[in-house]
Amino acid sequence: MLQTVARYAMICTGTCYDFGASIVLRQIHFPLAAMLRFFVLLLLVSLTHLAVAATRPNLILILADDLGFGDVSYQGAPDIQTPNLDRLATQGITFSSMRANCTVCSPTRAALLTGRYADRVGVPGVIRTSPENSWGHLAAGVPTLADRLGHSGYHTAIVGKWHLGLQTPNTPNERGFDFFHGFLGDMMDDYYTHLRGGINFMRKNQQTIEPRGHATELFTQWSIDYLRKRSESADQPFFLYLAYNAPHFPIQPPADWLDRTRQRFPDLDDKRAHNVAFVEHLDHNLGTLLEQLDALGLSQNTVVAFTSDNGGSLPHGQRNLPWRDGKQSHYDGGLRVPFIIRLTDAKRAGTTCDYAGLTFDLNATFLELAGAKPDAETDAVSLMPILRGAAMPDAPRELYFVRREGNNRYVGSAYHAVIRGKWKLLRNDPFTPYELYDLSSDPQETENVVAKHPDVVNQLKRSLQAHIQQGGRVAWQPPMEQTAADD
Ligand SMILES: [Ca+2]
Repeated sequence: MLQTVARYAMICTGTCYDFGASIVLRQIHFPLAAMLRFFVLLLLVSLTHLAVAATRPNLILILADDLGFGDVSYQGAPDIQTPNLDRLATQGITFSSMRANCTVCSPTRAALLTGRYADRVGVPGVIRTSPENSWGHLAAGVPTLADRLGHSGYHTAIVGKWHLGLQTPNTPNERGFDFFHGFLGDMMDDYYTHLRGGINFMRKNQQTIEPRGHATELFTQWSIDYLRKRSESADQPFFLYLAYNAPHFPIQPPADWLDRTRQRFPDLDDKRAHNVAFVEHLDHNLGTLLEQLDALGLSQNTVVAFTSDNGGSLPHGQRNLPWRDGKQSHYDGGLRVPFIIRLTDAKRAGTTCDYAGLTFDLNATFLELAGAKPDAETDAVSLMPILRGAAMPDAPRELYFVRREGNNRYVGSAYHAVIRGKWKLLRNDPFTPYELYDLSSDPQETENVVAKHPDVVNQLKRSLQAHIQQGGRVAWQPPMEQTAADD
């Protein structure tokens, strides 16, 4: 049909006169011919848009906060049961070797939304409410995933945690999202008051709101509200970025969920019991959302990706087994995360892939799924070959990690890690010596072999220097005039 319409459009817009019918048009009085051309062109544009929209999937990206690799039952959690995530894994592709872009929140989110390493977009560390303890400022002019999808015709929404700026020009509506229903801040001090340092960062677009209820349940309901609305506009695909705050501390499950956990595990220590209940409550909410996606008839045309922004926090009773350490650490416990992509059909359902990529590969993947314009400067790699059932390119890929932080341990400096092939060079604060691990023989990172392989260390250090120089071109504090305006 499109070919037929295109043929008429070529005739009527005068771009081609090879068809016999054009002779008739030439004889029509000019205004009538012009009107005809306009309406047929309009029809062509509308039909093309409909056809493209029908073939482009809706995109949902669900990001948990601090969910550890070992705290989901499909990856072997001994106590937590996550039946809904487990089902999503059986319906989709489970990625077993993906890492977060950073071991803490904001940089991973900046990388995810821009497709570039976090220090190349001004966010090497966490953005916080107090300027003297804030270590990032999302660079102006870098298109986000929402910008790019929006430009290609998607409706775009974020529900939940933003954490990439507390004020203009870096609020979600200013960085590409048509709709925002969530909170701007870095975390909540309480899942029911939603306040951070006594400040309410909850917003619906630009409007401050005071919703009642547990944040996980609110974000689920707001996402369902959004899906319901979008289901009435089937001609336009949507992108929903649902960033849950859970299970980031404070570990605060609803009381009835904690009671049930205690009944199930009467001997479990209190900290762990809170975590079990908290993650299971999150999983239950995820299940509610996916049920609604089915009920609205959207599942067959919606790709769903799920991951976490960094590893679990060990002092808060979270687990990243079998990996070493946790959140804030460049050992794999801080970086390895649950990672699932469910496609619109069952071709790859239940498969597992050990490709070692980073969170922001979802950026490149979603752009390709949407047929949107890719970012020429991206550092991300599209996972589309895997989604098609093919192998990823053999091209060597280096993975780079950076985190800048305040307090006495870090003093505002950055620390880094790099993975190339089987080698991983890292340190966990800016002042201790680098360590080297052979991930192929020692995936748990137990034996530091830095003294045994000086050539490897030197190569990786040179590579890190190049990464650090590249990141150094972008400011990670607000410009002077903005800082002055804030005072
Ligand atoms: Ca986090």
